[in-house]
Amino acid sequence: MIDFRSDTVTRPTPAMRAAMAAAEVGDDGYSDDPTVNALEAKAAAMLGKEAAMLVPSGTMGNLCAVFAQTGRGDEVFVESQAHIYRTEQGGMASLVGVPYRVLAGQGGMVPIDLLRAELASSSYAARLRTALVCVETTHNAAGGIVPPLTYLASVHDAAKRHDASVHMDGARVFNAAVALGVPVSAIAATADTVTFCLSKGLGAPVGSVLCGPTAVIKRARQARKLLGGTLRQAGVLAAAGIVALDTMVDRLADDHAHAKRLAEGLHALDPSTCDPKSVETNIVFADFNASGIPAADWCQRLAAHGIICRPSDPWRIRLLTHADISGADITTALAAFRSEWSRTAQAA
Ligand code: TLP
Repeated sequence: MIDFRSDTVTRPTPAMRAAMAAAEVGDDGYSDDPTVNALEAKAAAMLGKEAAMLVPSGTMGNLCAVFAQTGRGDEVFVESQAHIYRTEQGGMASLVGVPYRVLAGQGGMVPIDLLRAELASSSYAARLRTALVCVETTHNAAGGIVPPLTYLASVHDAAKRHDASVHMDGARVFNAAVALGVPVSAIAATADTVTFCLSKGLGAPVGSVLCGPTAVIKRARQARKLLGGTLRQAGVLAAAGIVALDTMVDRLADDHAHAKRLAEGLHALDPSTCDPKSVETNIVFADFNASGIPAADWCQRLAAHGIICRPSDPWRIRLLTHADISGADITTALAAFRSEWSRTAQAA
């Protein structure tokens, strides 16, 4: 089966499994696990931050970042399509107790003038204090786009002028770094804290890392405890994370090339299906309106060709490329799309 549902579906590589089996471990609740400590030190160094904390998921990393940098009476700015706002169960409102201020984005980015105006309006005494501004790169719902460094730097500058911190949901920040051709630290430098996922394009079975200043990560550790996220002999997982950082970053360029080829093939079926220019990393949104067949039916038809995917809305399918999808798989998938498209055309 060729599984396009997400890059979370990747299986650990043989090198990861070997490292997991051999991992030296201890009780991470006492900061005693040498492999967790090594992963955290490596992640912090790569992102250019003072400290890092392993968490089970991106959602927990984001939530711990909010816990650590906000409090009651504060508010958090989020972009209207952000994962942290739409798809993380409203944790910052229900668990941290801070409301969101949702700002309309364009292509996953809040226009900088709007952001500046909203930050300025927060300085009136009657308003909540804006403690945190969230950004996302790559931006999932906007199709894996990569916000330019200049944009991220402007957001950081605007936030700092109003004494607010910036949290980056960098679940796929390594995809962003590869796409921009810059070290990941250059992107991370535009935020106070960054969550990135080991379990997505980097192929590790479990885990995300929250990176930031030592004092913030210390508070984040308390939040992780509160959330029940203390991991004991987590070196077994961290070992795979270290292999992910050592071996799986540069190859993300292959996933991006595969996504581009997939998008071009879909565009060739009908230009309204997909604009290859909009595909910057490993996420492709395909719109099947022109076929007259809803996305759910497309998914069923594709399953008969050994392709697993799921609708993102009634007419669109989100397709992600990753380490377990080869160039040959893209060829197979495009043949399946073509065959189903011509079947549709014949029926019409
Ligand atoms: N994204 C997943 C899930 O929504 C299913 C996916 O398949 O894309 N930030 C971003 C930008 C994400 O895309 C995700 C997960 C998360 C945070 C949360 O990470 P996890 O799933 O580890 O909690």
